[in-house]
Amino acid sequence: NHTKRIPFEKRLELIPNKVGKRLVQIMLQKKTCLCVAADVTTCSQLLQLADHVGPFICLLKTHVDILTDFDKQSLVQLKALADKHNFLIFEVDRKFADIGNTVKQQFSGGVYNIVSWADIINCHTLPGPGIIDGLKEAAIEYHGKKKENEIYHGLLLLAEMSSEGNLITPDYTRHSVALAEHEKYKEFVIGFISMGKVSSNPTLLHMTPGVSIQNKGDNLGQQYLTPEHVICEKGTDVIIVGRGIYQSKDPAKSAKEYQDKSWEAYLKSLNN
Ligand code: S5P
Repeated sequence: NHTKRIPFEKRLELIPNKVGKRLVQIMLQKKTCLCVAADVTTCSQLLQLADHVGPFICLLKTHVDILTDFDKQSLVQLKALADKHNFLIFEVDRKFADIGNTVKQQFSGGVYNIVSWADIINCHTLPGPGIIDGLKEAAIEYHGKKKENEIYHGLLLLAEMSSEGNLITPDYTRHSVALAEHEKYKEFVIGFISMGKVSSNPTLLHMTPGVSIQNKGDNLGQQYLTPEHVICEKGTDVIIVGRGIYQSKDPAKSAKEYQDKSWEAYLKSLNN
């Protein structure tokens, strides 16, 4: 993180992927670097939370497989809230992790049929480039478009994790960065889940979980840093906050607080 931060306005012009571009546009319009991890367990809780925190976020992240009453109709309602409040949805923090042929089927098949409604997905890089190829094939086939710059899905690579004792090494992270920066994937890979800035390519976005103003961790290995630390010291672009917001007494108020802190930190980091 030795290079100076490039303002989002400049990066916006360089980002080739439509989802990545749209996300940065929203961040600038709403002055927020906040993504809420809406890890609630029912669709009604999810919709209520999305409506409350919507004005303060650029992105809402969900784990659809922890919803006890998942149904596609609720996703339609969630999309309507995303339009109302102007945020994107990172619908499936599914962390694909298998060989290309399997993830292609997991992305486009099964009961979830993720490819038909998710804009942003993520995957581990452990299996090697085939995982990205498999997901990319599914995305291109779904849209029936062969022109790469028309892929309307954005993939994030997990280059680092927040949990204590995770097995990711600096070398693993470097290889993940090399995959993301590969010419072949530039229309599809929009960035990383990482603990901070891992690539100086301005078209790639960094999103960092394990962020809390109050807590230091949980009893299952999660570790937290503050918004200011991950943005100013670690150089990340988007903070991902779950329990710090949805478990607070007033999620809207907390979301506003994280939004303000994230944007202040971003502005401060421009002058670092
Ligand atoms: O390394 C990671 C990657 C992810 S995507 N560590 C994480 O915590 N996450 C996700 O971020 C996790 O699945 C959860 O949805 C969110 C953090 O939630 P919190 O309640 O600990 O803020």
